[in-house]
Amino acid sequence: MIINKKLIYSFVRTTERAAYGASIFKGKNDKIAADQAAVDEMRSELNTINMRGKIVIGEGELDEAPMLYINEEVGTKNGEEFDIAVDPLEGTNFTAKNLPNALSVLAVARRGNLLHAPDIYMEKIAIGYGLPENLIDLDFDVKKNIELLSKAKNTKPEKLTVCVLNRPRHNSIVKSLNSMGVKINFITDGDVSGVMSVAYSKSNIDMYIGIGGAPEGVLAAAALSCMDCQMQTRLVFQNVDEENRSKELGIKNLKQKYNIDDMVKGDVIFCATGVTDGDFVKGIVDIKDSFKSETLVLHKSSKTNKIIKNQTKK
Ligand code: VTB
Repeated sequence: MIINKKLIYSFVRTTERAAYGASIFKGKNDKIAADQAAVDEMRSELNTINMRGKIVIGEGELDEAPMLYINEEVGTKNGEEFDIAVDPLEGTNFTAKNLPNALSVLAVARRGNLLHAPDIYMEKIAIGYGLPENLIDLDFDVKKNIELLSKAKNTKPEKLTVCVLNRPRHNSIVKSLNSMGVKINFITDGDVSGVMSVAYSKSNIDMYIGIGGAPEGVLAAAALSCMDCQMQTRLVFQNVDEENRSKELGIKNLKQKYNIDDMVKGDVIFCATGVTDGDFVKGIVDIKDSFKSETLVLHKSSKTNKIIKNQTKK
């Protein structure tokens, strides 16, 4: 069952408003306030949409997050049932410091079609479109994945560029890439756009690899599922509490490797509005009583893949 294309604009408005909320705090060195503003705007806009929506990836669990918590029901409660994954402000640091690539992000699928990922870490590997199916695998070492990709692309490892989140936990990945002469594009944060960069030839990123947030992993998978790219993930548990929380969310096999279709089933809408200027979309521009926005919108079944530019009253 597909999601009605008409709903696209309602969801675009949602990330537009959230991005606007966050943009008020650009460069104000207050990531909590920026996040809260994005959450408030996103929540009130979601509640105007005719649907029975359920947040499956959100700001946390009920006791720790008053709004857009996991299992919160959103929408007018008239209409179809959807699972919604949100990251009202992906890149709180970017916003607080007025750096590029802060986004407001959302993905929508029919009820039961999104992986209910806990807020823990996740291993991720992703490559672009037009490559042999199941080419790469988290169980292969970095060297093998790079060799497979360079062979499939008919090039040499030293011609490839891999995007990596700059964290000490990635030292051994970086060492392997260095030893093969692979170019590395380090990012300081924001692995939703990091993963998505494999889909855009102008980004010149051949592979994304590393450990980041699981919620961000599912959001990126939603985007890549609309662009025929490949991604594989696996949850990373740091303690028993994280294992238990995952089991409560319905995850049975804690060691499972997820391909895109295991994380995002069926039709999906993905929207990402720029808060600050970024790789795919420009940030919010404030003009007196209105604001300009750019939103990347993807809809799998209608093959929509476009940037919507809007000017909206505040
Ligand atoms: C990850 C990444 C996000 O924050 O969650 C990261 O997926 C936090 O990583 O895109 P650390 O715990 O190592 O700081 C982001 O970069 C931004 O939310």
